[in-house]
Amino acid sequence: ITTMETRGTVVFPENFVWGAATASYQIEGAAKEDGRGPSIWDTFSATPGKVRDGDTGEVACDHYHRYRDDVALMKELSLNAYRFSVAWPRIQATGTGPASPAGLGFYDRLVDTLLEAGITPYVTLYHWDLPQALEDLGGWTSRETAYHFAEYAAIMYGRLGDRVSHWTTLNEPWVSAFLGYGSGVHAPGRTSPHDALKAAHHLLLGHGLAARTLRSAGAEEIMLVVNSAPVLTPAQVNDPDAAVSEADAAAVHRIHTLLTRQFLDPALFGSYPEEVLAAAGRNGGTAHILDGDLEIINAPIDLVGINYYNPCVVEDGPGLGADPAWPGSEGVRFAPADAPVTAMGWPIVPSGLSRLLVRLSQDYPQVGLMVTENGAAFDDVVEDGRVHDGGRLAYLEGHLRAAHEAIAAGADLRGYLVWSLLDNFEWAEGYSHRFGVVHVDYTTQVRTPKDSALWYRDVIGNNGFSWSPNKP
Ligand code: PNW
Repeated sequence: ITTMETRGTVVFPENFVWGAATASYQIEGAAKEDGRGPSIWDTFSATPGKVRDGDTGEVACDHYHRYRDDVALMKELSLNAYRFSVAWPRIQATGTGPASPAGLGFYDRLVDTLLEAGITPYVTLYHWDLPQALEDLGGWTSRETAYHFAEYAAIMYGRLGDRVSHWTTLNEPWVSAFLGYGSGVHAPGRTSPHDALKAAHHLLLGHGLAARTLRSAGAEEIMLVVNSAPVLTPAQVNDPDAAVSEADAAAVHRIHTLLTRQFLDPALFGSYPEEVLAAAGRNGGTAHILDGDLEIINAPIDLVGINYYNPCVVEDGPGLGADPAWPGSEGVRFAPADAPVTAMGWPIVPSGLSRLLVRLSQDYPQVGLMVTENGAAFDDVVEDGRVHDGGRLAYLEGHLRAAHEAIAAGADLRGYLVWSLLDNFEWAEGYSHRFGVVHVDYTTQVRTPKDSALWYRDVIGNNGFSWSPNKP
């Protein structure tokens, strides 16, 4: 995008996949129905002080009972694809043992309803709702959890594999490990750098074991989804070509390694970056990494899913200790970005998405990429049956232009899924922040497509859009 351009048209490649994403605990509700066991998020949200306003996912968007209406809504919005996750404790209440017919039945009906509507299901096996019974045995700090996860993956493929081609093992293992076991901001709320590093390794092991299982059962496409971001200095946020000192470059490299390479290097190259092993060495050791693990983790996959919201901004921070969510980040200062922010306080930097996609396509040429989440929280209100969410519309437009630019620059980007279809339970933030392109009234459960959803429907219909600065 040159600074001279004031309007333009972008058209995406043929067969580009357009859709929306959700996650089980964030929308389903029905937390105690049909034999579903408790997950770490039930426990965590029931613990005072952990989730804003004491919110829980007990009812959420009641999607468990309203999935038919929700699929009809997806069809109205012309979605090609819908990414959802399976609640493991609906399938195995304690994380092991025989599968629950009722739990399987729900996802079976959901998949059939999607297919009848002409919408391709993208199934994520783990979007953070670990059965509490497994957490009681150590959760992801226990190696056994990885093996249980692969058994659960086999169960799901056995039931849905005849109709579902697109499989994702894990959503954002960085968040599971480092917010769940490092900073403790997410469930299970543990705070130990050694546990977090162990959890990260066992999540990767679970990914590799499940990928092997899915592949040998016949899965067509296997994906790992990571939360990634370009790591920038403060000056680079608004000037990509800004000069970077040697010390700042080291901080940038360190955080890029901890955020992205820590997961994608083992999964795609079969090796950990040196810096990750060194960080583990300073935090309780590497005894949990056994001979042969990396070969399992390196199981062939087809796609990497990228969840992008904002860049990571860092600079040299001499003498600083590690951030609790970032074991190995000694000497790095996390800095604010000079950019407008969403209701989450997250900076809006669309160019970050093109930078990221181009870089990842270069660094990991053996896989295709998909934007599996991108979106923004704003304080939306319904007025006369409409939601005028111009801020979100502008966010999506900017990021889709950036995605298009990345494709033009050679990134192998196959599709884009907006986060999220519905307003939902935003983890530690509860219901205070709305990410949906569809508004949800949590009292009546009424759904209202926002202006961004109507715009997105047209984008899908045209496989692109025209933009100009004063367009709503
Ligand atoms: C992702 N962070 O979560 C998740 O995949 C979604 O379930 C979530 O609703 C969405 O992004 C919006 O937050 C993240 O603090 C949560 O770095 C927190 C962070 C990153 C991703």
